[in-house]
Amino acid sequence: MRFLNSVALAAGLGLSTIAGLATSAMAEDVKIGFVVKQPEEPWFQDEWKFADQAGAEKGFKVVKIGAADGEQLMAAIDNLAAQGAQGFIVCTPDVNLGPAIVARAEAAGLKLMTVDDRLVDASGAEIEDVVHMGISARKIGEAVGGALAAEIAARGWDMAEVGALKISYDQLPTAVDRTGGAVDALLAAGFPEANIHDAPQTRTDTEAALNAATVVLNQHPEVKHWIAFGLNDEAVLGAVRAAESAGVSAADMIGVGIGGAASAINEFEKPDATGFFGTVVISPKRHGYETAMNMYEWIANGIVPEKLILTAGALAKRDDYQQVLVDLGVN
Ligand code: FCA
Repeated sequence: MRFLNSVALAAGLGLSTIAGLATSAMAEDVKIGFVVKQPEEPWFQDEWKFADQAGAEKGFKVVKIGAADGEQLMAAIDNLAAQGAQGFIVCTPDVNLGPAIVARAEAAGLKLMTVDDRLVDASGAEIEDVVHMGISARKIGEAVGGALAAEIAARGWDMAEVGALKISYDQLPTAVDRTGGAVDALLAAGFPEANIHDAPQTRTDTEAALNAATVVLNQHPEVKHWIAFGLNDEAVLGAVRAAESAGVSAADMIGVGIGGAASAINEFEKPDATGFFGTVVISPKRHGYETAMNMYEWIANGIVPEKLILTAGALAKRDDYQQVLVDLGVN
């Protein structure tokens, strides 16, 4: 009996070892592209880090490529196909490239998923066929607006004396939803619409936001206190830096961003509080690790991912951001 058991045990082990080898050999053959529009932005670096983590866990390869414009993006797709990738995840530099990206991926025989920024077609409608993971932009924007209104009240400011810097990037639908949500929440809290100043940025980085905010600040020297919001932390940091240059003190500035990556954390770690009051932290782990895992399962096991996943965020400030990051599984 004992002999039989050990034979059975040995046979069982043998089988599972072979099965294990078969799985990892297959995983090694899987190559996934992860293409992002702004590789220098900490959010995208974090997405890459978590995608790599998924690759290391399962044994597949993640090819990370930055593509700042359409030409670079098309070259990236061709490059991925040439090196034998089976699929890619992309945050496109321009959502209007939607039909071109879909066509190129199809021609190259690559599975396609988008992250953060959803593709649109020629009429501007979202391409719902492409698997996408984005943030719940409007809700997160509302959380930003709510946090701004709460802090205005906490500082005892008269709303009539507060100007809002709305750093906008209206060519990107998720940006419109985010800033739109913030405006709705501010108006609902009684913030005067006339005090909301649009500051359109030409790119989604800090420098472009700084330039946009500077124009508005110069136009309104009469404003006593300022608040700022935009599509990400970079937008709000640009507004905060512009306000500092214009002589607005941290006590007279409330900026609330969206993101929670290194740009926001650096700000919270400064010894003295700046005008960057808070951020709604979103999860690069879900957007990097989960998208990569989903793409892997699709390629290796034929499991088609959910068409649309929208992730949530959580407000973080100087005094609680570490806990918020832990709760979101980011740290
Ligand atoms: C967009 C923004 C990024 C990040 C991401 C989730 O792509 O440009 O900064 O907020 O959505």
